Amino acid sequence: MSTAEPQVQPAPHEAVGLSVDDLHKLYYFMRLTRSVEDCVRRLYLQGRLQGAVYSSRGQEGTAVASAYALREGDYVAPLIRDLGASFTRGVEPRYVFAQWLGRSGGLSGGRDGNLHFGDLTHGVLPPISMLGAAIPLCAGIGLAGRQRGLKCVALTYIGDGGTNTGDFHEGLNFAAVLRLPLVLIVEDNGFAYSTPVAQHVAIKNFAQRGVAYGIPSETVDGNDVLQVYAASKLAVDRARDGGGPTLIEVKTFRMRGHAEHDDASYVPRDLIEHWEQRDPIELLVRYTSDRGLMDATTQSEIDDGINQEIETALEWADDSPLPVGISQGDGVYASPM
Ligand SMILES: Cc1ncc(C[n+]2csc(CCOP(=O)(O)OP(=O)(O)O)c2C)c(N)n1
Repeated sequence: MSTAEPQVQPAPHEAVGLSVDDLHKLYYFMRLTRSVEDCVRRLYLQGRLQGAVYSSRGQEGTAVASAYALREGDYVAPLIRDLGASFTRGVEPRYVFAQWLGRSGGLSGGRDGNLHFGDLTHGVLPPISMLGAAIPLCAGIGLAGRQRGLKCVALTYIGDGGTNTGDFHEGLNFAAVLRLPLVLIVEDNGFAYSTPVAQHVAIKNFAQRGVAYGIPSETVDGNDVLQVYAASKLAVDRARDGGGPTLIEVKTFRMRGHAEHDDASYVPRDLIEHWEQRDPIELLVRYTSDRGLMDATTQSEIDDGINQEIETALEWADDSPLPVGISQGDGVYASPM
């Protein structure tokens, strides 16, 4: 008779190396992102913001779980749907509010539009408006890191529409040939502005675009943070170990218009209803509550903390003065040596 103990299968989050504390953090960063964006939308409707307001509603899981796989010394270059990556890497909401309000306390000192903010102290690069341009940039960061003997990884994002740019193809090929430590997350969220995916590419899965350049590529459910984290961690570790770039395609959905001025009336109602059932925050709540890993009290403590954090952050940003005109050239050119 065998005396071997029965094998206990790890829970899915344990199998991908996440603790219960990690799950709470993933929930916190997704919820924080959604609450901040809701607040920014209200400010926009009140006419308090300049410029367009883009939302990552429904896609918070892709940015948060992928950035969660990075470590200090790594770099992330978010796009308009990736605010969660900035928070996950340590950017504080007060600077983001100040940025949106055009105040001197914003990360660009009130000298740029609401989107172009980054914080290199946390390895967060400002989004570049020209879609695809962050890919060669991140490939270059990987190359510079290697030349300096650093084991840093650069992770960036591109929407489905953005995979049709020259920079996407040139940057990815360059990274593939030089085996640079780049992780590229392709966010297939159904639409590029008002154009459905099937009307701008002849492929079903964007992972094929990575295969074409000879790099490991896979497609995961972008609204399942466990899947996004697992794929990202594998890719980040491989990049750090000299295994070259990876393309991760995440299937997700843009739950608002391209920006708040767009009512998305061209998006079929049944598609929205389908994805409403697959909300990334709700999926994580279901996963944790079904297993007794986050009870209602813990969840409301996190939620209350976020509400308080947002209130304080907004007050701080509101108290921050507008920039003075004379500062407009600051940061445009490097200071003379
Ligand atoms: C090179 C380039 N072409 C066009 C634009 C204008 N533009 C901004 S966002 C956008 C749609 C992008 O769609 P997608 O890449 O699918 O990302 P999503 O907005 O769905 O996240 C376009 C065409 C741009 N910023 N850069």
